[in-house]
Amino acid sequence: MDYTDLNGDTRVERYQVSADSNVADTASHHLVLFVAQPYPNHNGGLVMFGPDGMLYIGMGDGGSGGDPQNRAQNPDSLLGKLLRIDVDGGDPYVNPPNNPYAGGGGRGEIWAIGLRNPWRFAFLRSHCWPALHRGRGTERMGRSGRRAQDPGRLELRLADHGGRALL
Ligand SMILES: [Ca+2]
Repeated sequence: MDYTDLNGDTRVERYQVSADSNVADTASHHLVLFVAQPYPNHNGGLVMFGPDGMLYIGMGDGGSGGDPQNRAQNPDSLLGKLLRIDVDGGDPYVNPPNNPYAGGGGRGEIWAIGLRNPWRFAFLRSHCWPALHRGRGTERMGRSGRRAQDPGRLELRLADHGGRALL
């Protein structure tokens, strides 16, 4: 699960189910990823396993307005990104070797950059569709790169969703 803690920071944690498979065992909590948040808004939120077995984490640009530190375009920051990690290959995770920065140049968890607040996304066959919202609601889905006709394909690693310039 992904939640904002009492200090306003993002925690992705792993839980095991209790005897009731619909109820988590709270004592089993295990931190997977911690991300400090500079502002209270734009924390992303959805975590979901993709069809490739990797865990995808939507991470907002940190907040304020207009991404004032341009974090969504900074490959050394996890903010403003779609992250992709392998939670089966290590404890708490390892970075998949085919992530765009796995060999250097940025954080190895990053799968796509330039996202304002990917609080929802979905997998449709091999395509990953981040929800991009502007104003009061989600108005469109699945923009990848700077060409609106590009679907957010899973295989388009390091897709640049435009960061603050887009929204
Ligand atoms: Ca924030």
